[in-house]
Amino acid sequence: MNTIYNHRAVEEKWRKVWEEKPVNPKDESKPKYYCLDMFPYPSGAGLHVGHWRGYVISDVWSRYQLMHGKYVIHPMGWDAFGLPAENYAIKTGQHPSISTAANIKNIKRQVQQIGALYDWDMEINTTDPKYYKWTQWIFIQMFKHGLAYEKKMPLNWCPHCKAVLANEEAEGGVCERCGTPVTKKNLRQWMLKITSYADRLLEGLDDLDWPERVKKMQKDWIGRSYGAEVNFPLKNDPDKHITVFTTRPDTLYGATFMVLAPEHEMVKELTTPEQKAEVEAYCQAAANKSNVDRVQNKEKTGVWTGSYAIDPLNNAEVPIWVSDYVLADHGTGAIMCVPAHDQRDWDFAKKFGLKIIPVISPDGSDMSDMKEPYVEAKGKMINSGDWNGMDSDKLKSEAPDIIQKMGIGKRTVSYKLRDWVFSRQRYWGEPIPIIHCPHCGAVPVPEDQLPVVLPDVKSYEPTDTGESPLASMTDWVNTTCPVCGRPAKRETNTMPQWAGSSWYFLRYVDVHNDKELVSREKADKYLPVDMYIGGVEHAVLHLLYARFWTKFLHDIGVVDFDEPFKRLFNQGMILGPKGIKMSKSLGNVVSPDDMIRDFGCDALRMYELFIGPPEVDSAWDDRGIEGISRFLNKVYKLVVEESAKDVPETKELVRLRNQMIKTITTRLESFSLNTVVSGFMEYTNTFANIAKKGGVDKKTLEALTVLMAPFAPHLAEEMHEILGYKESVFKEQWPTWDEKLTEEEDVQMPVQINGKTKKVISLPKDVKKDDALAAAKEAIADKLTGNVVKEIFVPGRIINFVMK
Ligand code: ANZ
Ligand code: ZN
Repeated sequence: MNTIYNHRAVEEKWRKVWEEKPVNPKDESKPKYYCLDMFPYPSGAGLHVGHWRGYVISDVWSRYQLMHGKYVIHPMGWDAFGLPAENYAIKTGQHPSISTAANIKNIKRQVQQIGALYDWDMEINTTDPKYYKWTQWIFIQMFKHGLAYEKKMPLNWCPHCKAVLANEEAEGGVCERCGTPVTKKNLRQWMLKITSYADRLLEGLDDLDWPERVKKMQKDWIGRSYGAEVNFPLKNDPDKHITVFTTRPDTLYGATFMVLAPEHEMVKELTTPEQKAEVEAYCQAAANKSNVDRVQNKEKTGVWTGSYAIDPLNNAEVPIWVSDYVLADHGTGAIMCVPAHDQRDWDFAKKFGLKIIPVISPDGSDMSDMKEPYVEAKGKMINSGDWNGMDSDKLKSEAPDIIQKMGIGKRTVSYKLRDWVFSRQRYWGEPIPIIHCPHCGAVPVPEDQLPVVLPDVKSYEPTDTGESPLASMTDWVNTTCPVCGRPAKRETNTMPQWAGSSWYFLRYVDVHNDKELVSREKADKYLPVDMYIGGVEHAVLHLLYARFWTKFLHDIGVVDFDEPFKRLFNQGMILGPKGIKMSKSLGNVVSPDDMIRDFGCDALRMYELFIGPPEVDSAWDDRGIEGISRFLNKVYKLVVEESAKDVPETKELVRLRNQMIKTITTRLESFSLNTVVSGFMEYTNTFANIAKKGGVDKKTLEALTVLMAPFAPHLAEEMHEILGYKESVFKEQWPTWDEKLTEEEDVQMPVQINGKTKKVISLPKDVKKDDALAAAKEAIADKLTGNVVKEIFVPGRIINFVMK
């Protein structure tokens, strides 16, 4: 038999076999395992080898589950609405529906080359009206439950994408897509009340088997902080007050001024005529600033309003300032400033010559010569009236209640999380299924009229006004009110890209259902997702939205669980050959198509795993895949040659086989996939050496073949056939090992008489004393002629007979 592995012929052969006889047919008698990939955007550039990485990892994991007797749900689909698809369409001058369909076709071809277990009968596409009907349906349920509402407000606006962005998409003040600094635009928007799920989104994290860093990112994003709202009466009008939010009410005696956000509604009335011009100019400038400048402003800026408030504890006068370092949409948009214990307040006080009063001292000293703020703020209270001498930590937790009892404020919780800005002024998205009636207000489209199909437009380019391109389609916009029948207008905003991906994992298990988004029976049987694999870039946005929608769908009885993804794995990126991120403009993109042509799918799969620990970024190296290709040839040659020999197993081979099963399985269980591949290499080399001396038995070759099946499925099928099997290797159960048989069993033991070694014998490692002595006596029987007065046995070391 030829010992040269022909990857092209072998891979083609098994693809055909699998197509005719799927290795993972739907089987309700088996326990299910749902292993999900984050589905791709069908971008025009196609997949590069970096995208492959996650899909290979998830396929290995799926096949591993399959070989544990599970029915594996492993679907794939297309997240095809949204800005990237639309921008690509505009750039290439095609209608997004045409370019999207073409891109899907190409990416599907590429995805199929992975040789993965995907069940294409479950395929979904978020732009398919049969799919987005249910996206719209969920929106309507949220509307009916008061979770979708309209609001006019200043919003993050990307002047380049010409679209409103969610806070999550404008982190750090720049557009997540294109990096353009974000400005503010005052627009009417649809909002989703994710904030009413803040506590559950936070607490649900505890039970998830997710990477800690992702949990922390979500926790920080939700940003729950306990504190107090404190009311500061106005000096000139004590009936009125400004409410500040603080997490440090214990520092109240140290509040020497207050600052309002430029957008705060009281700025106007607090500004004295003398200060009017300056304050107005300042607020104007702040409005035009991008968020980056506001968040990163190194040099503090601000103006005094001319007014004072009164510290409710000690009646001190505190000047009221305006500065853009206070954000309008956090807390109450107003803060009390304690420059002695807060860096930003310190900088501001130093710049404008404001009073600084320390109120916490680490050792009780008076702190009057402080050179910098004491931001750790732990110790004894000073300069704080009745509170002097108290422990600051104790006071910090009691102060909210004290303030509440005194009637000057109340205990509060605050969150960084904002409601989700859910409308986009773009064409390529799900139409929001709402009709605006002058008499009835916003009315949902009746559910039996869903989907509201995205109409075909000629000009789908975004406008500068913040109106959706759909607004110009008067035939479509003008309709009648479903409640009163009078003329009404359709909502022209569309949903953000995140909508379709917030629930797709539920749909896969019941794709053809046109009555419900998923039947309760199927949901109970196949959901939730057991393992979710994808990039860490989705740590906050997608994963938070999907958890929110799942909790809502749980609350209205669609599903009976409220966390969608039990376990999460984030793969690292594959970087270009020099360790630089792959990008078209740098010309360092490695295409899987070329690699498959030259080395085959299995070699690419194995190399993608071998390249480095799966959770860290790793740089591509062409020599790496060549090495893997040689290794696969070596395995193939070993199996071809040794299976023809038919040699019996030896103790050594039994031990090596058991060790190999143990090593590979434990590494795979801990997701150390790169060391699984190196493990295969080491054992293959060992077996090749044994083959030279004698041969390798069939059972060992079989174990190697079965273990390699999830990694190199085509090659494994071929070797399995060479070993004489008619059925697919994926019918095999994952092999188990016998711990005892993995141990190096024999030890070399010197047998001595009066401390002098007479012979070295080989004994089992865990031999019992009596057996060892008996064996030793037999070995040196001719020398044991005298009177033995003592028998010494040191396990694993020595046997000594003391003779007279
Ligand atoms: C007095 C104080 C003293 C504060 C001290 C801190 C340290 P998080 O956890 O972010 O909620 N703050 C409140 N609202 C703000 C806003 N809209 N823009 C900017 N800063 C705001 O932190 C809350 C703290 O951030 C609050 O507690 C407030 O300053 C400030 F030694 O009040 B603190
Ligand atoms: Zn009406």
